[in-house]
Amino acid sequence: MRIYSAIQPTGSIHLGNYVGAIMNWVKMQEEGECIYGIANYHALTAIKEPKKLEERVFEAALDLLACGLDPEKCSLFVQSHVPEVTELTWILSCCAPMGELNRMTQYKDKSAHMEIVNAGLFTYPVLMAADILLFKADTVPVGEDQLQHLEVARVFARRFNLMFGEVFPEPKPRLTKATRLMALNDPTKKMSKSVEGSAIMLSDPDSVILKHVKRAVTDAGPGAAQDQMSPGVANMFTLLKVFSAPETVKYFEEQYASGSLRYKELKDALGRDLVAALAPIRERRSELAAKPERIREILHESARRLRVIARQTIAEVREAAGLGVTPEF
Ligand code: AQP
Repeated sequence: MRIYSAIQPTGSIHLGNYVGAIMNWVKMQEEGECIYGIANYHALTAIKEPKKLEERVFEAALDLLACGLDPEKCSLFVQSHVPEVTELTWILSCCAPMGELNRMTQYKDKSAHMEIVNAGLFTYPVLMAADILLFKADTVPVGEDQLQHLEVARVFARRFNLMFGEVFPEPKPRLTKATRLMALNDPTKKMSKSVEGSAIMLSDPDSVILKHVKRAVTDAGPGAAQDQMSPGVANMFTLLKVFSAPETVKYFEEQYASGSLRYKELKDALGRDLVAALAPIRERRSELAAKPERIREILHESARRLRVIARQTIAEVREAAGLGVTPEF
């Protein structure tokens, strides 16, 4: 099994990324050949400050290694270190109907708030498909928000194979238990890096984590059904199931069922368990931050290995599509 996934270095990695995807990335290191990317070409759709983009790539590498990615067990690389992905993006985009890309909800949501929408944001799913297909990955651990993009990658693989002959496997998603974590301060919205104040970052100190939990919205809002758990409380239960002991979850489920759930007690337990889970990640992160050369070495070593696969796939794609081999000059 070849596993591929990536994260955009558009900001610090947050709890949603962790429970929705990265926990699976770590687990899957034991299951197959894992390739994990820091998607800086994708992030260029949002970040136009070179220094900031470089820093964010480094920060993402720190976060991911601190979460438990092991360079002995997986390849962790920077997307732009394997530039073959841009060639495949072009080739796939020539087989991608505009209408298909127009339907992408992430594009609609993000572009709605922009004055000028860059074409990169529109073709984001083609670059994502190229990432996955370049490495011929068959399994992709993602959060629910990326399922639509992954479906596009499957369609592209199928279409390319039909048009030009069998080259790509169709990648399948792998979801975690918490596939869509909502913002604690607004549980109607997804926890997101680029929405100010919506996320608990993995690098946040204990006091900030506790403040986020303490302020988590619990009421259902006007007009909500009284017989249903409010989105904010449901979101806290999602986290509780990931970070707390089964007895704790059972206790609060019983309290909720009997109508005697006290939000303060729930928040105290959740805050305590979150802090206990995230503190070791933060400590590993600061140890790693003291060794920037080692981090760069890990990223470069992975890219060297992966370019061999990338060049092989590109050669097959070129031949299949009638683009021929690159002449030696
Ligand atoms: N709130 C979330 N709940 C569960 N999973 C999530 N993921 C992101 N947010 C949540 C999953 O994390 C992986 C990496 O995501 P990404 O950074 O590449 O893209 P994203 O989905 O666009 O994440 P953000 O935080 O919302 O970033 P911005 O604000 O820059 O767009 C993916 O597998 C994703 O599903």
